[in-house]
Amino acid sequence: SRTSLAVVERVETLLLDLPTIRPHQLSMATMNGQTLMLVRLYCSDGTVGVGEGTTIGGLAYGAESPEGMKLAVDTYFAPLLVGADANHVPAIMARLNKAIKDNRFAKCAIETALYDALGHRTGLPVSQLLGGRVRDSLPIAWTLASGDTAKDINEAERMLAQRRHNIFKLKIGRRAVADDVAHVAAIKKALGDRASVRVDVNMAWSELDAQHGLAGLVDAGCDLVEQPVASVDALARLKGRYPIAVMADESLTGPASAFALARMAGADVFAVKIEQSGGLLEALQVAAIADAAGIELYGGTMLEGAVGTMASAHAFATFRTLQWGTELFGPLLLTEEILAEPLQYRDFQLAVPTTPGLGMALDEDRVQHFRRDRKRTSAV
Ligand code: MUC
Ligand code: MG
Repeated sequence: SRTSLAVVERVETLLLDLPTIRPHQLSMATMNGQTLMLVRLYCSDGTVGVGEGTTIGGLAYGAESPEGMKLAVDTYFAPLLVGADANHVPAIMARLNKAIKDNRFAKCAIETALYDALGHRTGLPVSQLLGGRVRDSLPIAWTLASGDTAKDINEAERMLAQRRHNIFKLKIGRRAVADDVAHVAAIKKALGDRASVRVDVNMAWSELDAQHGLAGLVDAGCDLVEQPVASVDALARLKGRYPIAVMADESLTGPASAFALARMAGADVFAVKIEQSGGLLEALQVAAIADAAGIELYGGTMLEGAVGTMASAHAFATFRTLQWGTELFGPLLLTEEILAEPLQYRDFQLAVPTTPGLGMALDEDRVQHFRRDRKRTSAV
């Protein structure tokens, strides 16, 4: 049977504001909530695709914000999408990439929505459209970032008891290096061999800080350090110097940056993020570059909600290697469910749906309830 003809007829964007279960403290921002920019593409055959653009702490993580993404999609992406042949996703993305510079997170939201619609049209899950999955579930790390060592240990113990997570990423880089190292050591000591403990510095250290930090983290029993410094040259100098994996995150902004970092042997592990890569296909290219260079893989998150998390899951399900698992816990950090059926987290894994498209359905009442533009009160 042939895939039915379909053109994009309408582009809808909305901002959803959702609270987090507790303050989430990173070196560059403390989050009390998350804003999701959802985009829906309505196609002439009746299929609808949904995509998500999300970042961390407004403009604290990078150049795109949810509000900025909405503006970019409404003003510049939508006119290029309306009337386009929705079956030809790479062709649409090539057109967008030619007409619009950067805006990688917004492009990822659009590409996700196009693949979701294509999946509904063809009956295939997005992972199959991306070339085929090699796994049906993904290991899921949890981030401990309450800002308090004892609270973090309690939280980790609860996650272990529930068999939800046994990989923990600690957010450090706000305090003095020695204090951060002591925090990591205390958590690793409490958890022992029951969990893998890793840290994310979000570029907060100088190279000298990192030399002290990495030495201390090795002694603390920490397995991996994510983006300790901003500079790729410093990252490359740190790699291989201590018996701890050095992972790149912020330094990876798509295939070209991945190639440059691989060529200089700048990291042991790549944290692949679909938004940072500029979309799903680009994320697959980043993973292919890592594989070719003998660099190990980890599936990262921008703390997306359910839509971005599922898009990431479908992409990561196609990775031939995934030595460090993933951190697709974003929806679990939010107090509110926006899906008709929640995602399945169990036995330290997230199940990747086998149903068409992203394999999830939004709860429309919940979506409408959390829309920013529906929350006007008379006091405003
Ligand atoms: C980052 O920098 O990796 C991922 C997990 C988390 O808690 O924050 C993020 C962003
Ligand atoms: Mg990171």
